[in-house]
Amino acid sequence: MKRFPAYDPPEYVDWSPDPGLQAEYRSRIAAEPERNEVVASLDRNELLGLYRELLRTRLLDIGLKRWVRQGVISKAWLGTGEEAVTVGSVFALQSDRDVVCPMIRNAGACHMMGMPLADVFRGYLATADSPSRGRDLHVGDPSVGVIQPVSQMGTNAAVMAGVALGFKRKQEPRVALTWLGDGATRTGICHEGVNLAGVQELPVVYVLQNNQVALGTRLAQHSRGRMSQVPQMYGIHAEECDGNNILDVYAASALAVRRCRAGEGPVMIVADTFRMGGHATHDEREARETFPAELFQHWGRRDPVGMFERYLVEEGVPAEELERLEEATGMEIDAAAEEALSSRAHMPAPEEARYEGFTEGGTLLSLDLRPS
Ligand SMILES: Cc1ncc(C[n+]2csc(CCOP(=O)(O)OP(=O)(O)O)c2C)c(N)n1
Ligand SMILES: [Mg+2]
Repeated sequence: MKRFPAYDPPEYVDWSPDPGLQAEYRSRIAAEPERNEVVASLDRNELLGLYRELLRTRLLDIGLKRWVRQGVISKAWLGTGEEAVTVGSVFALQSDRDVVCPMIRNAGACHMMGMPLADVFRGYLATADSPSRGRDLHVGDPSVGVIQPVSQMGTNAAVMAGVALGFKRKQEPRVALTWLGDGATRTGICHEGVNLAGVQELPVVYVLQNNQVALGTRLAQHSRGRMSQVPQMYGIHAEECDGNNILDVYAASALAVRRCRAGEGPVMIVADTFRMGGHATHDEREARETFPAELFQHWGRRDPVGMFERYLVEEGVPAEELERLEEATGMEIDAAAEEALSSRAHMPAPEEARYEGFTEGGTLLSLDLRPS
């Protein structure tokens, strides 16, 4: 894809495929017969669909970063380098019946589930027509199966256990999926949520998105154990995957979703990846001081978008076709950003900060999570 020297991490600017890494990319799938079968069943349209969602997710970040530079917003939380973890797992869901709770680095999930891209941009602008009507920059829309997370890390583990408990009690073949940061797994509420899901055998997929950092704290500073050991203590089914290989993430997720739908209880997928920027755009320089340059180089060579693009070309997809897709996706993102900017004419009135949406006379209303 086109690279953006002003916005991309430096490791991506002159990116070119490495034949050895591309061979590893393929052999990773080939080594596991079940995953191999899942990937082999993807048709050309589905492969291009995966690519398109990767592009959307990367270009959404570029659009937000552009806004930061232009002074439209003060900062943005990006998922650069981690896109395959989001896109690969959501692609395994049925977007008309399953439910996700995307953390801020999983913004790509919102559009994949059916939210307009402009709404993701509007969330940052806090306009009256933004998903939370200006109350929070975390976005969601229960009517398309996207639960808006709260800021407190780890709470989504418990919330999604609750959603999955609802599915199980109603005997609906639906799956709840959410992402847990390596840092989030260290919280008490995350432990309670995953433990409950385990003992109650709930249909929930936890994708442990191990980007090896929590804000400015390196993995080794917040955990003595390895992330791959986390699922063991809950006695739940676990899968490990290469978080920068979208086919591996997709296959692991498809198998996890299949288990959940068959009533075999929760799955935790441990996806190793790396945050190619700062916690948000404000501390990118600090992040470069937190980790050695070699680590950025190591993961930079494994750009999830570049590697999948090269895979598709090796599979015989003409490069021009991918370029056309990229051009159309870029236009779509630019149009969404423009549309969101025009919403700035409608900012919420201060009194709308009162949250009456979920309560009636002090009683909590149940959320209609798009009945199947
Ligand atoms: C309970 C709680 N403690 C602290 C914070 C502040 N905080 C926001 S994000 C973050 C780090 C999250 O790390 P991780 O879960 O690994 O996710 P990542 O940002 O790496 O995607 C922290 C400490 C918070 N939001 N909630
Ligand atoms: Mg992390």
